Amino acid sequence: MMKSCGRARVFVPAFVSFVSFAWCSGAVAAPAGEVVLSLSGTGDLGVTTVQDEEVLLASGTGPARLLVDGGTLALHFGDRDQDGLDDVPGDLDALEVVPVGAGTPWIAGVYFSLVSDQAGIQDGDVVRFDPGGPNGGLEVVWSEAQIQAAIQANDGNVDVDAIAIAADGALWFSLAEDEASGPSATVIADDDVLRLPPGATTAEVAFTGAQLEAMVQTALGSSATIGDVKGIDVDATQMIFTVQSPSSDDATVFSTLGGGSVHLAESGMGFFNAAEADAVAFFHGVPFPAPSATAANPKANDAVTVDVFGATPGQPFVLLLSGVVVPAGAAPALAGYGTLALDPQDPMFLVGLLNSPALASVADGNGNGAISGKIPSSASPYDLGIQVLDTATGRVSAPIVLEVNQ
Ligand SMILES: [Ca+2]
Ligand SMILES: [Ca+2]
Ligand SMILES: [Ca+2]
Ligand SMILES: [Ca+2]
Repeated sequence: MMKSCGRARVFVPAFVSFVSFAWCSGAVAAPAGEVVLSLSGTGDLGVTTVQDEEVLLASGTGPARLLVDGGTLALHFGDRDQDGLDDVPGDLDALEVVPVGAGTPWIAGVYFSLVSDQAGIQDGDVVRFDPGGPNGGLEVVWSEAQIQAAIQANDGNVDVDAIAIAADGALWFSLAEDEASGPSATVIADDDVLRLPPGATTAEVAFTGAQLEAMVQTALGSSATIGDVKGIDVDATQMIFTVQSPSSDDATVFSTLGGGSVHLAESGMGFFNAAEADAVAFFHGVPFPAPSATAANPKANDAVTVDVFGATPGQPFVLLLSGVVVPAGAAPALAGYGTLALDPQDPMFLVGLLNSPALASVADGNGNGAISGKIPSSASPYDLGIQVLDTATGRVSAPIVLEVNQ
């Protein structure tokens, strides 16, 4: 596909200069090794602690880092319990990422499953983020009932804990628990990987747990047992997967290539704790920075810090602000996350961009930074949308929203 790019210039007061601000449309391939991961508990990365619902980017060329903050997930998961505040999903235990077109927010290509039922979403549902769409911005693409029927689970209840969507449209998946299936009560184990072809109503076994355990043993040169298979993805040549044990490698991404190999080792991901991955997917798109705020629901005059991860080392970044949030994205198409979720017509957007040196800073040598500020003294409730602009690449981050005075 042809790639087309443009450039604009943005005034950054802190540096009293114009910086280039580039946008592109068209497909840009991510390096083949990059994956997104979600953990089954917290992950201590030193500079930050990531939560079990959040999404990390791991490339094998340095520590893993936050890619999708809980604040971004809450914006797109929505106010499911209708208490007036957006809800953070309890825990994502399956992830798939498919490429999206220019001008579409990256998260519209993200499919997930929950670790437990939450606000009308079942733990066996395969759900896609659908920003701006009906049903509060979520679409159940494969329902738990469909998957239960596809494996004929005798107890009528399943929990999906790994998903992948193959190029032919087949859903590959694994279960969180062993299920007895059909009249002979055949056991479908939690480390088996199943495949539901497009249009089919019955799933077939793609890999047995025993086959995958043998591959992990080959990859590690050990006699390890794997327990559960917790994450999968497939491409034209391989399946990558994560497993429950051994704990030294329960965040390691294995591959079926070569009869069993290591795609990315946990030891290279920079965890300071015994992190375990419960979801994995190949990354598609262009990596973008991640903002993370110290408070999701601040009051007027509260001090708030926005931490930033994944910016260009040693280069300036700017916080973009808006009191109007557009989850489906506003024009134009932007590099990185793909869209502006803020309203460039909102007066706060221009005031913030033009008049506040406090909204610009420089990333450290690892691409991390932080900006602290005080919430303006306004008595009325409002949403404060935030995206980060990485000035060296013109890439924008995923959005987060602070629900002020709410
Ligand atoms: Ca998780
Ligand atoms: Ca699930
Ligand atoms: Ca269930
Ligand atoms: Ca499983």
